[in-house]
Amino acid sequence: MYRTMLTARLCDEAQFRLNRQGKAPFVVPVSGHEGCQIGSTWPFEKGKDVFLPYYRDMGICLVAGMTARDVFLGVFGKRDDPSSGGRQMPAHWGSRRLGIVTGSSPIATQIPHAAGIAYAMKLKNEAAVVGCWFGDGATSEGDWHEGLNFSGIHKLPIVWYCENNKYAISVPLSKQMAVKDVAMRAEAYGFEGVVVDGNDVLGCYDASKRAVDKARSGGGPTLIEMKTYRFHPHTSDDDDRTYRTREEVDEAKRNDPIILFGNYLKEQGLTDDEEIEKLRGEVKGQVDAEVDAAWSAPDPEPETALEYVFGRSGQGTGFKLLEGALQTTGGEATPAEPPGEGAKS
Ligand SMILES: Cc1ncc(C[n+]2csc(CCOP(=O)(O)OP(=O)(O)O)c2C)c(N)n1
Ligand SMILES: [Mg+2]
Repeated sequence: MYRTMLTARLCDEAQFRLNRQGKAPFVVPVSGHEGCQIGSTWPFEKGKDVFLPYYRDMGICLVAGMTARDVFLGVFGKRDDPSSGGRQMPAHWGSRRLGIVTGSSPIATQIPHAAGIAYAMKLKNEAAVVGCWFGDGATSEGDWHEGLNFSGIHKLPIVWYCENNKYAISVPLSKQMAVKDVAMRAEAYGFEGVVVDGNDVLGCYDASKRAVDKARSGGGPTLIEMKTYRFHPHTSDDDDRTYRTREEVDEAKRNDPIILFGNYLKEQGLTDDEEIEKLRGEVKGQVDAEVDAAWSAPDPEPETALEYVFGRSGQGTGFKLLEGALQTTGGEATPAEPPGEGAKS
């Protein structure tokens, strides 16, 4: 767990550096969220369970099986980027192989998808569990309430995780909700809501393990609110000095989940400063090597740009995919605009 947290942190530092060097056009920082992401994902079964992360969830994807190489193939928009082959924005994670459902940019759109997937699991009697992660801002969206309500009615095998970092870009919690805890809302949907310290990786693991076991054994959903903080601006395009004081950020960094976990491991006599430094050097070397490898990896071929995206015109693979999409709805759906020259997807 400690190694994975460190990998996420060092990937974050590297991607920010690359952004400032002009090599990475857009990055989404994870620093500060490593404890809640890695602790909450740890109890899931890889190859069986389904993950619906949001853009800040590099740590979740690392636990689900992505590698530092995968992260940077995405950052550079390379051909072998597992999420979309360089078609999506970076940090829009997805992998059919790893059971990570691709996310889209509008906030909370993964919530109804997650509820629908969990409903399908239940109908098919599959013992799999769905995990769905989102920020505090997402909980103001209609989609969020609809998805959670549906999961409560049907007692779905799902765990909902709120990474509450007190801000939705510049909007503070006080302008987002009139209740103290997001977790309180679970009661309205008929299931348990739990608040945990999101900087305590083992506390997050513990709450998550209980919820995942409950979901797997037919006990229905749980909402886990993990209180945490993001150390960097919202994205590489944001300037957080316009809405957060430096004192507030520095204060939050005292509860850095990696330092807290390191201290715990030392107190337990499981490691010491020397070993931690050695590990940091080792992981840093690995991350740097993966950055180099991803940077040198092939770019997507320009002529493949329209593959795997819904069609623009009557020609090429894109149009075939659009036809396929209509077939899956029994041919009853009508595109808003008939595909033709000039129609945009
Ligand atoms: C429906 C919608 N509204 C607004 C946005 C712009 N937007 C992108 S990220 C974001 C903040 C979301 O905050 P939160 O859910 O708390 O997650 P955090 O970024 O803090 O981890 C907003 C408002 C969007 N992408 N989609
Ligand atoms: Mg937030």
